[in-house]
Amino acid sequence: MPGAPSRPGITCPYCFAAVPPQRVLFRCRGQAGRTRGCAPVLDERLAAYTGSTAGASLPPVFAAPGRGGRADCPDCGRPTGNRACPECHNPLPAAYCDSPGRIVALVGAKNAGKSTYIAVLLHELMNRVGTELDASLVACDDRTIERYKRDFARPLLEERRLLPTTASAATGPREPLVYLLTRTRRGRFSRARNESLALVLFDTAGEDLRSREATDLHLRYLEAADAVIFLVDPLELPGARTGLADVPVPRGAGEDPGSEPLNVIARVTETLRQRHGARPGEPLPVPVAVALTKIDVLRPAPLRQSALHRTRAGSGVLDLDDREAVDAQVRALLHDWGAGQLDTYLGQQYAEHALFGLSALGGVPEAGRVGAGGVRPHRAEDPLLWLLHRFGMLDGARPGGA
Ligand SMILES: Nc1nc2c(ncn2[C@@H]2O[C@H](COP(=O)(O)OP(=O)(O)OP(=O)(O)O)[C@@H](O)[C@H]2O)c(=O)[nH]1
Ligand SMILES: [Mg+2]
Ligand SMILES: [Zn+2]
Ligand SMILES: [Zn+2]
Repeated sequence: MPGAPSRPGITCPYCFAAVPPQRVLFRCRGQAGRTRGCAPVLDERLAAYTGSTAGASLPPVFAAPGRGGRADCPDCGRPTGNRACPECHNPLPAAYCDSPGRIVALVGAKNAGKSTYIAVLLHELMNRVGTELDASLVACDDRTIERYKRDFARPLLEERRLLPTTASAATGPREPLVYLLTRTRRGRFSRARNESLALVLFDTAGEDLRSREATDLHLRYLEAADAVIFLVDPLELPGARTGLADVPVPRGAGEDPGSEPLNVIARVTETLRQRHGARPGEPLPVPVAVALTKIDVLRPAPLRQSALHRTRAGSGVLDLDDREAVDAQVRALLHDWGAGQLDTYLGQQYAEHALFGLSALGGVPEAGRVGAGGVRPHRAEDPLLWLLHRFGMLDGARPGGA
């Protein structure tokens, strides 16, 4: 499989422990209707992970060799196919245990647009893009469902309020949103088969990436990543700001060199180099997508006819011509803005990086609220489509021929 570094066993998408397949636990299915089964008990490991006993009373977990992904509960005898991580006791979906899980990490400096992007990307995958790709996006646990609604979808998409600054992980426990994206592919000569990707989105606070002493879970998240999406606010690039007369300078822009896009990317890169044991000068095998966010603020006139401002055709394949055109345009923009260093650095550090431009909101917000037209994402899914292509889950095509 191209791109994804091989790793023995499964990486838990919650605690990022490397788990040998034979150590994955089973969880009893418990009582259902008239069927007898084990009663729920407080799962202390799970409660320790979530930082709360709410939702942690569940039928017990047990170790068993299992056959075909199932085992009989030693206490009540009921067969179960529910799997759990031996370290944190979070659920490991069967599809995730069966196919090598690929973890996509999302990072960016403070105010880069991470939270807004997460809200919009997930919504797109659950709706328009999911339909286009014949893909389902399913939350792996109830807490993910609950938090997505409460912290992302309701405020931003329903009430159209901008999301608050994400609090530092130092102020409270934080856990990732864990989804399984499953695509059905129908080969011309083979039977339909499903392929899955674990989309693990950790809404990091920008300030946590500022210092080198990130929290433990945070570091393990980066280390476990099979692919990285870097979000870069173009307004943080001084060259892009000049010439944008009517755009307000973002809060805190330029005050803190530690949060400059190149510095954030360099810190994350160092972490990845350590985990891969990369020798100096050796490029990292992790594919990275670097996306300029908020491209709606760029002066539209000169860009109007450009690749970036076109709408993607949306035909269930990766349009390679379009991909190359956008990549070239973003590269040219970076160089125009005197931020070519960013591109050069990525080229030196990674075997493969791709450049994107997107807008989660589709327009400039006003007074803490989404603009009048509502949330109208533009090319928000592009980085993910490219990664799916890199992982062999999405075909590439050149609709123009050649
Ligand atoms: N014009 C425009 N502004 C955006 C867009 N997305 C985000 N913003 C602006 O950027 C601000 C920060 O976005 P967030 O998503 O909160 O950024 P973040 O990276 O999560 O920030 P921290 O949590 O502080 O690290 C928002 O309040 C918006 O004002 C976009 O697509 N277009
Ligand atoms: Mg945030
Ligand atoms: Zn039982
Ligand atoms: Zn775990």
